[in-house]
Amino acid sequence: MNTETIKARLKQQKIETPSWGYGNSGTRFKTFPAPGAASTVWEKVEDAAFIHSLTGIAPSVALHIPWDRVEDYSELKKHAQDLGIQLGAINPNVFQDVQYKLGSVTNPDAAVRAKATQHLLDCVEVMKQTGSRDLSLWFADGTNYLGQDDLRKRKRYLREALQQVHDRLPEDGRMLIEYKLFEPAFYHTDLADWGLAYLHAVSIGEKAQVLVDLGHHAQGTNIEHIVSTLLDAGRLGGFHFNARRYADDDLVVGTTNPLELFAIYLEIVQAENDPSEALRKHVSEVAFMIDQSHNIEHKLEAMLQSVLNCQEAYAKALSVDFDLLTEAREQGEVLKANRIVMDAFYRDVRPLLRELREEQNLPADPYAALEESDHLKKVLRDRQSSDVGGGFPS
Ligand code: AOS
Ligand code: ZN
Ligand code: ZN
Ligand code: ZN
Repeated sequence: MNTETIKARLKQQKIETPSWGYGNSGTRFKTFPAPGAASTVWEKVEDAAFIHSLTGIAPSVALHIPWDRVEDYSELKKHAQDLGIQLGAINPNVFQDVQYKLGSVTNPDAAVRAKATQHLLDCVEVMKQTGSRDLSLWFADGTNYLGQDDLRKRKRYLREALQQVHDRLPEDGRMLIEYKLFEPAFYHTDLADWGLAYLHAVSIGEKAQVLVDLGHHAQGTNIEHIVSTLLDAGRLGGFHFNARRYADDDLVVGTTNPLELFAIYLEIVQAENDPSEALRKHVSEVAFMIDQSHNIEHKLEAMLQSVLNCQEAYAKALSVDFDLLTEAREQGEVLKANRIVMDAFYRDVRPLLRELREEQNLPADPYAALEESDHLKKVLRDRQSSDVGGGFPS
């Protein structure tokens, strides 16, 4: 691909930032309030719009219900639009209430299952008001001990709830089913891996897709392989980007394992370049979202770096010499193929990205722009930052 084509593709890139990444969050030990951190959803939307103004590729913000609950979502939608962004995926919360100790939609008690399902359906109504396309579903459901509950029963309860939600989705709405190996449950998790999420998605219907969170796998899992498989099956709904070393660490994406992020974008680029129109359409609908918990970082800096790390990974993946790569693959030149890909990984794309930003009237150095911005001065001056909610494993 020549530079102009790469730049054109980079201008199309989109990363959704999460409202909860702008507020104070912590570990189970302590939440350290950060100066200037957003505490209301209105402020979180302002911060998201600011990150978009610095990068040009973060045009939407994901919401979490009830953390971001407001009286009138059309007012919030207008607030976002006035600031130049959209409201993105709606993330229901069926893990915070005391009744969910034994599960939400898989709880042995029918009344608890009904309550959880009703919350999901309420979130579908929220989607209609916010104009969101996606409902992102993560369940903390699971058990801690062998014998604790009937696994097949729970699978059927889960299916029932997902089906009900699916059938209520708006015309072009989607539900993204997120899986996670463990935590908070440590014996079994009802949606432990992509296979389970996929199994439910294909049985439920077209609008059900799989969500891949980078922190939700066993150590050593080849995530890019999962991505390529789901893409080929037409069921890759989206990503929750973050970085980890140990478990679901939710650190800034691209910091602990930049090669993994690059490898994922390489799968994306190859799907975008594929002759199959169906595949190209499918990959164009994938939602690239960040899901992080910023505990000691400056919230705006963390989000900016996350978005820019995704941009760099995509730029590198776009710069692979695919003609040479195809040739090497066909000739069985295994190490040459590896070197072609690694050449792109090591390429310094920062000058290209600076050029791209200048062309789009964006700040050439977004970090300096953040530091010197009126927005930063304003939030440091005006925000009390007393909210220390949201300290949960995400
Ligand atoms: C939990 O581990 C998941 O990553 C969730 O996606 C998420 O962080 C939470 O639902 C935030 O809304
Ligand atoms: Zn997630
Ligand atoms: Zn995570
Ligand atoms: Zn998570």
